[in-house]
Amino acid sequence: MRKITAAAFLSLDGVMQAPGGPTEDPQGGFEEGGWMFKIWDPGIEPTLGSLFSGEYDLLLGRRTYDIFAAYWPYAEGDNKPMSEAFDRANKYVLTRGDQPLEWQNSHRLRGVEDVARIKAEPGSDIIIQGSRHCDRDLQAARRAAPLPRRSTDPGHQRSRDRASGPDRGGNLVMLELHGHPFSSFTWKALIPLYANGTDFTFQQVDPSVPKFESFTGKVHPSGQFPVLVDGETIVVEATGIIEHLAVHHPGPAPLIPPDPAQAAVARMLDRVFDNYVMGNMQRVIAAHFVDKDDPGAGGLRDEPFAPEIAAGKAGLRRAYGWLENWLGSNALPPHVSLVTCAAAPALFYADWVEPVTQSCPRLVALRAELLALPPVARCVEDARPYRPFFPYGAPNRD
Ligand SMILES: N[C@@H](CCC(=O)N[C@@H](CS)C(=O)NCC(=O)O)C(=O)O
Repeated sequence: MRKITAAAFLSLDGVMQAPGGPTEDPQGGFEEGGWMFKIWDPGIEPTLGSLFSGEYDLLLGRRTYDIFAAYWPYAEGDNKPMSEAFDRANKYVLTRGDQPLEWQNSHRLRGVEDVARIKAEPGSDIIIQGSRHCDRDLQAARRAAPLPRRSTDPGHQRSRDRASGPDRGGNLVMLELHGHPFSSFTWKALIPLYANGTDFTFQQVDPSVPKFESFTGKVHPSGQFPVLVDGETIVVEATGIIEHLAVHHPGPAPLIPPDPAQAAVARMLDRVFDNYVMGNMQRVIAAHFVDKDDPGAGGLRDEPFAPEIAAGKAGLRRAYGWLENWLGSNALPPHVSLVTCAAAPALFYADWVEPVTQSCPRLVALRAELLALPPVARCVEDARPYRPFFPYGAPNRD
């Protein structure tokens, strides 16, 4: 199995075109060709050196191939070693066209299936350089392709049979989150993924599949979601997923504060939001369902179970009071941390069940602040179409 590494010169405002010279790729009237050399930082040279050392093959889009083929075979001086390495490399060109590929060791690939095939073949690792369309097509195929895994779940067997593109033996797909866009604990796992721009595929649970026959039903200790699949590793519990992401897929958002004292605070608040805000909110919701342990199974009760509702609402008011008091003399860790991930969905839905009133002004402000965060706002929007499923209708706000 060969590893594919994608490399590109990309400006901070997202331009991946003609880094090397004014005539390289003026497509679309682009006038900034050669921008890279104007801002060249020698600090990048060791990275480039290690990327292009040793033996490798190249995977290129047609446009980048043409640009390379017009320059590299003729390069001299300092560029001669690179010219020789590029000549030697197999150059796989992802193209739908039939134009001749005259540079030595060039091979035409018709689509992502061909990429998966060459990836599975023995040979050198492969570098994609630039080639923004090629890179985009592979990323899209990677997002669309289900993850192959050792699973006895018939549902997963079916999705594996449908797999296409580089995932067939290519094993390009890494993270997969199973959940539902309307589920508060799924938001808790989505917020860190969105905040860090982590690449993942979303597998939406199908409410029509009996709980313990579904994938999440089989792999989670109580059949719930979210569940994160990271290669061969299955991670359950939203907090566990965030801890896993912090260790294995870190990004700019400080999911677990680096200061151990702050981390301890974050973990304490995570428990408070889960147990006493989410927990009591879920208790009220569960009181509306015939089977509180399997809300999808029996539908809504004719009469919601009033004592449970009263107990859940009282628990919420108590938790709001505790949090208001805590916020009076303490500061939250910076967003987006474990606390953000737990607090945002908890306060969003709890407020629908038992409104957070102006008697808790800090908590009202915190809810508004959380809902304004882009990863949280995205969850709110993703969930909007499902609001009619909220027992007896969602309030007309947020
Ligand atoms: N402790 C779990 C709670 C997960 C949970 O309550 N998930 C809900 C969705 S928000 C669920 O799976 N509900 C369906 C069911 O219980 O059958 C976690 O932190 O992940």
